[in-house]
Amino acid sequence: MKRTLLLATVATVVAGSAIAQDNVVNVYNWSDYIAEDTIEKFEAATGIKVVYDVFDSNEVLEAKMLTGSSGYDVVVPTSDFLQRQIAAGAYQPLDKSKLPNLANMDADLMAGAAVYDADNEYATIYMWGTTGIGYNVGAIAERLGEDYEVNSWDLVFNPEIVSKLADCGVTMLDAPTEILPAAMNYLGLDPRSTNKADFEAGAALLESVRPHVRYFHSSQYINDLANGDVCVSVGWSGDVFQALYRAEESENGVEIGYVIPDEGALQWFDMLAIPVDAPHSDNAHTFINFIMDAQITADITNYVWYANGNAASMPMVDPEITSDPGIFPTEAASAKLWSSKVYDARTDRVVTRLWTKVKTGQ
Ligand code: SPD
Repeated sequence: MKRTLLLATVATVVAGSAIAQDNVVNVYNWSDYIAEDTIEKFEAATGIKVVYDVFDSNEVLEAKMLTGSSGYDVVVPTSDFLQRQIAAGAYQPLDKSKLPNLANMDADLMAGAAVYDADNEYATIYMWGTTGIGYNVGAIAERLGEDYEVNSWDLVFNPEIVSKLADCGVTMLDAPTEILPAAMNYLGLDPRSTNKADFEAGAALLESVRPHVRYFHSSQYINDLANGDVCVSVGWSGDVFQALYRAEESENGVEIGYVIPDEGALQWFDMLAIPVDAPHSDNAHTFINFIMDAQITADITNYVWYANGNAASMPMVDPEITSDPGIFPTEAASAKLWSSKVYDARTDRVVTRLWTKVKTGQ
């Protein structure tokens, strides 16, 4: 009798600890993309432990999603990459009965995201933004004159102009599906074109300015801009604002600006999705639902300076953010934004080959 009880107790303890060990959610998000207390709040509210890992490139995330068995429960692909990965069977449909906070989402923005994921079946919007130009106000004035207005892709694509900035550091995202279309757009070509000749023209332009580019990297520029170590970065809206904020905080005298150039820029959505083989799908839904809480999303936007797709969060978002045209573009600027094109395998190979050539000169 005693022995049976003891065994039962041991069995309960073992089962309990297995549950406790398994009560986790493995999240793979972009770097510098969450408020400092979001994870802590989620763990306190749900008792679920978050294992949090970061990346700074859609290509890196895509390789993991297409290989499978990543172990991640929640990932954050950009909408065009999401569409391709959905087609490859990489994600599971969301169980919307577990996501009551979907009601908080902005219907128009979700409709925009549905272009890549019909009926928002597999994903919901995390944050959105633009790919524009971050710059050091003082360094540009020193080299191009006090009256030079930063409002054009000339700053990075016109060899005569960018050559004058090489000494203070020009950087570009290591994001071929964003930089090549921006170069094509500058040349007057359709940034959504999948015509090989258009990519080649964009790549030729990039090769002509390549000697003046210090590096291609998608996260290092935040600190480098903030510290004054580089002076121009083709970068993501919120990241540049984070650099601006870090510089202000450190009172180092560096003044940062962000511009959506007059010729237009890419607008993108980053999406919360659950891999098809996520080990903790229930916890993934709990995490996504928590993120869609209005206050939690507002806190994230207030910390990372990215626009979000959560209509209910807007009253809690800092007016300094909602009123900034670099974060919430004006109607005139919005009219010139383009959205990502989803590339097929052939186009992808063209882009990858040209990008390698641009970066390495081979
Ligand atoms: N530091 C967070 C950056 C998020 C950028 N998302 C990438 C969008 C690509 N189109």
